[in-house]
Amino acid sequence: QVDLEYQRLGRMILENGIEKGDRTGTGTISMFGSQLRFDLKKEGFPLLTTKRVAFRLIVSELLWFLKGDTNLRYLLQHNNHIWDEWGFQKWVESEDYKGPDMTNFGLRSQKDPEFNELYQEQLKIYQDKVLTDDDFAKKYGDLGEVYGKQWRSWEGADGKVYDQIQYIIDEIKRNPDSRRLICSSWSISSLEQQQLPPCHYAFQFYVAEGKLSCMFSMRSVDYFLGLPYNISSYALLTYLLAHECGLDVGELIFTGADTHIYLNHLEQVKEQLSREPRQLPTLKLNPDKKSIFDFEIEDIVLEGYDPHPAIKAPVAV
Ligand code: DHF
Ligand code: TMP
Repeated sequence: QVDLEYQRLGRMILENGIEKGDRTGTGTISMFGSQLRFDLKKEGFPLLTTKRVAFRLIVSELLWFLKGDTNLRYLLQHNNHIWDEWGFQKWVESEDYKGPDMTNFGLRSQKDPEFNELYQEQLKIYQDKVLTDDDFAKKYGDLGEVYGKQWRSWEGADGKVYDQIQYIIDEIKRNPDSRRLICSSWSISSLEQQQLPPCHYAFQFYVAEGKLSCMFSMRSVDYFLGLPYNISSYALLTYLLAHECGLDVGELIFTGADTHIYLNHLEQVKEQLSREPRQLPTLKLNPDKKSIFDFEIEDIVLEGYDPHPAIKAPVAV
């Protein structure tokens, strides 16, 4: 069950992890190398029940990737704010930004309530402009060559543009035994064009006995905030591909490199570790939709989700 596996990993990080600094200045307890497995067919949909996770945010983020979109506007239109800070950062570091100094806004907004008010004001202005001003959105709402771009329009050394998701779908249908059902988002030549280099940077599918399995790899794993989303997002992607290709779902396997708990998430993690897992929800996909690219938010429904209450934590920027 996803919560038990997740709790096991949390205890392992707390027991074996080492204290390690990080880019954001927050500090972490970190462990190098981790793996989790879930049987999608036997266990139900892997969305944590030991804290409420907003499934609608996972859905709109995945559909955003699948559209090949990299602009925050789509997420904001769906009231999804999980990527705001990384677009905002591009704006306040630009020459066009004339507001109060926002250097290091992530850490400062957590520590200084007065600054936080200023920051919230500027963030609101930024969000409104991305939503309403086309030129602004194009320039400052775009996160650069992030997932959507790499998944759907990878630029090859030959100058051609490749759709990695379409390739996988075509290959699953034509050649399900393939060991090359891979999508990679890690492109060394793109790093400077990305507001955040991909954390989940590759995934691979596997077809056996009529079931579709997925393994995804992460270079850096925020155990408390990011990982619950990543697990459910790849589970959903597996369900969508299986749906289109006429397969059952198989296993989901997560592999992480730097797997960490931020020092300002410790209380939250301990609270969550003390909670009893509940029954997992089930996923219902609209049977009238065939292509995964035709799916809209309302075609994806979760039933029977009855989690413990949400637990808030600040995100490290
Ligand atoms: N940076 C860091 N430091 N950790 C991340 O997990 C992370 N994830 C990113 C981008 N950068 C990141 C994209 N995914 C949240 C969850 C996933 C996510 C970004 C943010 C998050 O803050 N979730 C909160 C609140 C969600 C809300 O209601 O807006 C949560 O409690 O799940
Ligand atoms: P880094 O680029 O310095 O590794 O910071 C990225 C942070 O974001 C790190 O804590 C991992 C986390 N993260 C996730 O856990 N899942 C995600 O999907 C994303 C985008 C980020």
